[in-house]
Amino acid sequence: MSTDDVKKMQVVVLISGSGSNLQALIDGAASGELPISIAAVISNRPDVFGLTRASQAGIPTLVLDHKSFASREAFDAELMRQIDAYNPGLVVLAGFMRILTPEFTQHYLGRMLNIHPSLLPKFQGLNTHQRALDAGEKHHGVTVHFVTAELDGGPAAIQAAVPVLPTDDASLLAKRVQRQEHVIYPLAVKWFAEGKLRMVDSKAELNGELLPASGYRIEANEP
Ligand code: NHR
Ligand code: GAR
Repeated sequence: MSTDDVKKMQVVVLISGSGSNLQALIDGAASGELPISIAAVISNRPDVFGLTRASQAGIPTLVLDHKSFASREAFDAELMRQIDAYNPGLVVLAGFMRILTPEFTQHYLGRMLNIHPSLLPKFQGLNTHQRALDAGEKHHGVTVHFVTAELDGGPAAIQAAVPVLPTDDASLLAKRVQRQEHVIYPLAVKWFAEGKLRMVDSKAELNGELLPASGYRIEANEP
C-alpha cells in the first residue's frame, strides 16, 4: 500500500472470466478518476484473463476454485475470510458467476455491487442477450445493483439502455451492452467511494435521494 492509498477506499474485485469490467476499474483508478485502490482480485476459475490483467496492474490475485470445496457454504466461508483480510469498503462482482449464499450477501450488505447484463428486473439469471433477442425486445442494456440474497434482485444503482438492432445476434448485442458496462460500472463505483451512492432500508440512494427502481438512467449516446 502506497501513501496515495491512505484516503482511498479499498476495493476487492471478484471475477470469473475475461475481466473487461475489472480493466475499466483498473484504468479509472490509475487515471485518478476513481478514488479507490484495488486491494485484490479473486477468481473462482483458474487461468482466466482477468487474473492476467490484475497481475499486469500489480494487484494481488487469488484463485479460489469452487470445485475444490465440498459445498457452497464452505466456498463462501473461505471467500469471506480471504476478502475480509483486506478489510475492503466495497466488494465488486465483475462477471462473477457463482451464486452467493445468504450468509455471504448479508455480511457485505450495502457494500457489494454487481453488474448484470439486462435492464433489470427483466432477464434475471443467465444468457440474457439471447433471451432479450428471443423476446423481441426493442431495448436491452445493463444494470449495476447492490447485491442481496435475491439473485439479481437487489436495489438498482445505475442502468444504461441500448437499442436492439434487426441485424443483432447475441454476440453483437453483448458487445454493444459491454461498452455501456465499462461506462456505468466505474461511475457507480466512483459514486459509492465518494459516499454519494448508498443502500438505505433496502433501497438505493444517490446524494440522499431515493433512486427509481431502475436506478439512475444513463442514455447511451452511441448505438
Ligand atoms: N448471489 C446472490 N445471492 N445475489 C446476487 O444478486 C448475485 C449472486 C451471485 C452472482 C451475478 C449474477 C449475474 O449478474 C451474481 C449476483 C451467476 C449465476 C448462476 O446461475 C446467476 C446470476 C449471476 C451469476 N451461476 C451458476 C451457479 O450455480 C453457475 C454458472 C456458471 O458457473 O457458469 O452458481 O448474472
Ligand atoms: C459482463 O458482460 C457482465 O455483465 C456479465 O459477464 C460479463 C463479464 O465480462 N456478467 C454476468 O453475466 C454475471 N452473471 P468481463 O469478465 O469482461 O467483465
